[in-house]
Amino acid sequence: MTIDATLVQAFQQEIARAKTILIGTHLNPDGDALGSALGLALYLESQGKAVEVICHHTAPRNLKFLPTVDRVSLTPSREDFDLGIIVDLDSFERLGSTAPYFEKQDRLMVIDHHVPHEAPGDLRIIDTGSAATALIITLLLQEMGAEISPEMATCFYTGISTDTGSFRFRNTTSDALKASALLLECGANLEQVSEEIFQNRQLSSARLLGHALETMKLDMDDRLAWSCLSNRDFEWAHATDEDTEGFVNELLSIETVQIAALLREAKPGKIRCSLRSRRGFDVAAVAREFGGGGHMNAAGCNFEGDLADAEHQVVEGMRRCLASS
Ligand SMILES: [Mn+2]
Repeated sequence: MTIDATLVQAFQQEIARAKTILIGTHLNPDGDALGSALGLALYLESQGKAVEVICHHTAPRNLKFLPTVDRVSLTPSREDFDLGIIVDLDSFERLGSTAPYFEKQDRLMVIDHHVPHEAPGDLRIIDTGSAATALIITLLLQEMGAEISPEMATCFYTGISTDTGSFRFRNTTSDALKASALLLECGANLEQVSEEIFQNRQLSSARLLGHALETMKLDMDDRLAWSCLSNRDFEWAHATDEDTEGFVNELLSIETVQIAALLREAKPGKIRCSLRSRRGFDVAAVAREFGGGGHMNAAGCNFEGDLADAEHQVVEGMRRCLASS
């Protein structure tokens, strides 16, 4: 895959016009969100631009190793920028408290790979077939003949390897692998990314995972699996919501399971639900029923109130999803 030549040109024109650039991404930022934002910021700075990166949340523990991650702030240092760029973002809403800062910029660019895509922009570089936003940016820079520094390479490699589940998910295209090879050649620190992201579980998280597996529920001939973690469970394990990263994939890793969900109440009355599915089952549709969204095989939504109520609704949604596919 290559990026459309007119898009590359449009990107270069937007950048050439701007001296000051504000970059943003979605709340609860993941490896692709932060990797894309930080890597792009580093590139733009190498071109002499003044760049700021803002996000509703700070980096989760396992992404604190990302080069220049400390620069991410909640608010920009000034009001007006020549250009706003939002990355890995499907809707303005997911900017959280940082949305107003992008609404007021004269020019807005969006680079993303989610379906469906609703974020507005004067320039929209959207490829819903791409494995990661970081992959789109890597191809863009490659097409431009830009020099990718080791720090930038580590950022983009993190985005691609996390969004592909370490090159295991179905979105792992040959492009994703080729671009990753290029990023390694540019000096991406594969060993650091692997250790920080995939071998970094805290003890509290391991305890809570044990509990989630032990209390897992199954239905529809073991093709549905889900687990609920109450606020009391979090207190018992001394865990936070961040500690549940990857749990839902453990449920989906079971031989028979086609659709999996993890519901958790890290804060009393605030329930977050992650959904995962195998080929052919669209959990983004389930998440959308409850005001959430995501990708076909990885999506999420939130509930307020009672955990058992939320569980009931999600399980009904999963049953409908399994029956209709
Ligand atoms: Mn992404």
